[in-house]
Amino acid sequence: MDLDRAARQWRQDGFVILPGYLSEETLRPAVAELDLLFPSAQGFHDGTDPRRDRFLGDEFAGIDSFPFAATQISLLAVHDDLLRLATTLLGGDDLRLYSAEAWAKYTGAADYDQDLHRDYLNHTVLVPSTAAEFRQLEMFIFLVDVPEDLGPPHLVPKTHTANLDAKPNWLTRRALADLDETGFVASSHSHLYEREVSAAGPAGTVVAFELGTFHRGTGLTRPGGARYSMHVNYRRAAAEWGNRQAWADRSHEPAWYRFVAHAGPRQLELFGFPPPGHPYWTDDTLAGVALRYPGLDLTPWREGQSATRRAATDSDSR
Ligand SMILES: O=C(O)CCC(=O)C(=O)O
Repeated sequence: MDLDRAARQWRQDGFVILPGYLSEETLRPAVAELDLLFPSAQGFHDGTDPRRDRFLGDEFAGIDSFPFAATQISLLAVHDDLLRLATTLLGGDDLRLYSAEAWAKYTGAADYDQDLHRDYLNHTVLVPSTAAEFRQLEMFIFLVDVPEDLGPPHLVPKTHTANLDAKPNWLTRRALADLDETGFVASSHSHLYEREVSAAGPAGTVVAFELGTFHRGTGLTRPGGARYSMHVNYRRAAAEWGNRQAWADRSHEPAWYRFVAHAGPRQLELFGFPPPGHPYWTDDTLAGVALRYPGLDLTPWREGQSATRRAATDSDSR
């Protein structure tokens, strides 16, 4: 699917499913490092991987967050193909990555079957906006094939949910044992489960959806099965209220230093690094950043500073 068509679909439905959007070649380095994060399906199910207990009983226990122990998985979260898609869907290239997670699920480890919901309660301090500049983009990326029995996400097209209020946010299928007095959970709109679209697809599939789109995780039923995916979130720079993680808080982790050594200006700008030519870059800050990140090639930022200086000298001498 071409990206303009994808953008039309995402505006219409609140999501677009791009089967196999990331090529096998693009995925390969990240998939090759999955074992640095998670047990294989076999290692989990035959009990030979000592890390397996972590995944039991809690559907979210299989989530690792950026920066990942596997540098290639960190690099996949900011791959050019994802940035191209995010730029098209969000209508601008002043992007920020506001969260990135890798997630392993194993059949039988936990109950992954969720109620329909939106994610905004831990992605913004406000509510989702559909204004082009303020949209928040969520992307599920399948690192392996995810057929129906390996728990693909299901999503409901916006045409069926456009009139729903900010509350309730979780729409349960079954009557609630206790009334939720906060109003965030309700057993209403159960007909929406019949409107779901499954995102089942091959490795490399990207499911791009807006923060206001109702969706849910589904259960894994395949015996001995495992699902590996990533969940990355982008927004435009101006939508500062959309956040999940403060990157500076993680920027003294070895995994962050390893990532930075492989990244360039475009990737680092996603985390708030000022671009080359920005007034932040002075002799002092360049020298300090060189000391902090000996693995980072600062040439683009040094060249940016020189270009800014030349432009200033030219305009003074006119
Ligand atoms: O992992 C999935 O397929 C969906 C999970 C989800 O929607 C969530 O946890 O909010």
